[in-house]
Amino acid sequence: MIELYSFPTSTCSLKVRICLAEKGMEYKEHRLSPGENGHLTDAYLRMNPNGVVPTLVHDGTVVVDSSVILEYLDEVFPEPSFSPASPTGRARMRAWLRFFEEKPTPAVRYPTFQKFLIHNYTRLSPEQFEKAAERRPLKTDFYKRMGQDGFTDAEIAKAMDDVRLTIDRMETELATNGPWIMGDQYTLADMCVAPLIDRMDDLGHREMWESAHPAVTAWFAAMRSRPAFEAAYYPGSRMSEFYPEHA
Ligand SMILES: N[C@@H](CCC(=O)N[C@@H](CS)C(=O)NCC(=O)O)C(=O)O
Repeated sequence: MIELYSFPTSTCSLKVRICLAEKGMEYKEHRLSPGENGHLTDAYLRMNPNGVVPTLVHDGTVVVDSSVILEYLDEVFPEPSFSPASPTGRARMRAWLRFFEEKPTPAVRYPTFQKFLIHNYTRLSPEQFEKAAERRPLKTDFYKRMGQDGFTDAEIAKAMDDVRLTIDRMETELATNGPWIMGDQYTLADMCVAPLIDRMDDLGHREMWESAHPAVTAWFAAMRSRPAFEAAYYPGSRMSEFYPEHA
């Protein structure tokens, strides 16, 4: 029995939903909502002390952190496999996973909060906002920097630079060794970054790759045409659908 605690729109949850769908697995999804703080209750924090989604529960065993969950699923349910067979191949794939966690994953949060999620907090009093930031085990600093007025232009520009760096690196790799990030094999690395590119698309930034990154453009079209991708993106999975009033 697999259970997944997620937000419909969360990029980290989406990469796990893509993986589960690619493996054709049945699971029970507990859909939490970012504005309602179901990920910060005592019961949830006992499972995931980081107070973030996703959390996977497999036969009572809790697994946290989306890339860890991807590798866990691929080890425990190896058919079909989405990791290279050789240790060197796996090392290269993991290096991509770490890069995606270090640069674009945090970067994409800046324009996302600026356009959509900040509205969950602007109506709070300053004291309520302070409390909302303080109760987040890993995200207090991020929320405080955003404040109730949003990020500075410089912070947004830096985040966009990090996304651009990612798209440039992907273009070089895909143009020389595509069609997937690991060459002929579709892997966890593709699943990891696809929701981030989809988010940038949802935020209206598709020109970042469509203007001068043909290999990324072709890769993203191939990604989106996979039935598992569509299954993972059930209605309401994009910010523009979840918060149409801010789209
Ligand atoms: N490293 C974690 C990061 C998870 C994460 O930051 N999740 C976001 C949604 S994409 C979250 O739960 N945010 C909670 C909040 O902002 O309070 C992972 O990959 O699972």
